[in-house]
Amino acid sequence: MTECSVQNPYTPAPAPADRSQPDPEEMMSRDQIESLQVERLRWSLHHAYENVPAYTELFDGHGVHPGDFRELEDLRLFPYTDKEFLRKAYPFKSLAVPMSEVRRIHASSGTTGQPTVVAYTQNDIDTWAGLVARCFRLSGVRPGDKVHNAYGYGLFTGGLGAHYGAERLGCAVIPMSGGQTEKQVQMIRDFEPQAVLSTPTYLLTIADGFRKLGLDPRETSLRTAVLGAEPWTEQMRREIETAFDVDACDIYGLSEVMGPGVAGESAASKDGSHIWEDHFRPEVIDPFTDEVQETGRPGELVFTALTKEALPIIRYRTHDLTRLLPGTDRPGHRRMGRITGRTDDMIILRGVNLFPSQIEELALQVPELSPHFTLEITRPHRMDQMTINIERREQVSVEAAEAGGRQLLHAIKTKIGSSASIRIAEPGTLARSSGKLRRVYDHRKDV
Ligand code: DLL
Repeated sequence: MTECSVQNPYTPAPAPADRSQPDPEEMMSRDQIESLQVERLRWSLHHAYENVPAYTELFDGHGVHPGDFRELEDLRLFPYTDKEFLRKAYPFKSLAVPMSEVRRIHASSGTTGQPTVVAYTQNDIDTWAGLVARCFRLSGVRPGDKVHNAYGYGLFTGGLGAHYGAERLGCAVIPMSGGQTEKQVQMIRDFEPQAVLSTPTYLLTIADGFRKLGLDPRETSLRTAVLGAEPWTEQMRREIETAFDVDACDIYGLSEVMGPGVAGESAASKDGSHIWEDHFRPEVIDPFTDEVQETGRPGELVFTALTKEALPIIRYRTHDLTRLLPGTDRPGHRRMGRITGRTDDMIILRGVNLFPSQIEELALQVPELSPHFTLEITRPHRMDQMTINIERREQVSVEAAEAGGRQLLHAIKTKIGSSASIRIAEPGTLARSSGKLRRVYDHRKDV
């Protein structure tokens, strides 16, 4: 490892003999977690400052030094970072270790411009696998289960991140990746996995794949679905649980902070993902004033990684909007509410702010309408206009779907305060994604 004036207090433990039991850190009390955080933050701040010139410059410019950190409150003295900070360091200038210590490189997709590079040492990979295993175990996956992994393999962290986590838990992984829906159906039928890992919208596409072949997705061997990488709602959870007759749990993460497994949800309580606070210190801030919010108040999620070696992450602004809640099944670790949207996903329609997840929530309350929809925003005659393209459900008539559409528009008007128009599409005609689904097409910038 690179020299650092403070000794790293952490090294990942090997997989325990009994993988069905929680890690000791998972069961720590809040006080234990917080004292661990102080100790680990001290190292992490020094590590970033001493080994990454961009952090040295950033902290110096802010007039703050890692030595100023004594207690958790002091984290507020340190500056925020964001995607732009990492982009400027493209490709490898944000690494705190020599390339000879790096064992894996991923890159986050990034819809515009340069991708963001993320890298891992062997310890980072081991930690990551351990945390993903924790999430899966909490969500009801068991050692010995067969796990069908439909997250994309490649530069995206989803496929390999989930893969190593499932192996670490002691599962047999089927590395299916995203796409080839018919093949997904065949593999689930033939290999009889107990768990499936996928984005929520792609799992719905797989459900449609079953129905197309005249098969009932409720009759598979699947028992558990661990879903993430894109926002989804409680209504979507019910839709998926009913479609496959499974327990569906959330898994959250982002490449810059690690990948999948920063937080995971308990199948017993299904009340939001627990953030693994022995490795990540979360904060929620007001995205406009940058003020740190009290636990329970909504805002933008910010993470500081406590143990990462290759790519230190200090007060990284995720753009994800949520709130922190006290831990339940793992009381020492706080939970996050559902991600309601991203600051950069927010649609401002004639002055009203709205997120695609709000439309999803309302649409899924109308039985005639399917969860497959896109939002198209235009500006004819300088007036913002939103059109919802949404598929009717298979067994529903066009007239009934149109009546359902009117009901949805009314709900949007009364609950969100926006007027929109609707176009009912035929089942199976809107674009599907084998990974993260794009819901919003904003053409206002085209004119
Ligand atoms: O999506 C990592 C991941 C893979 C998480 C598989 C879960 C499962 P990125 O491609 O860097 O990494 O995208 C990160 O995706 O900032 C959120 O906006 C969104 N996201 C991830 N998980 C969830 C979730 C992976 N459970 C970005 N709910 C994040 C809502 C999520 N949004």
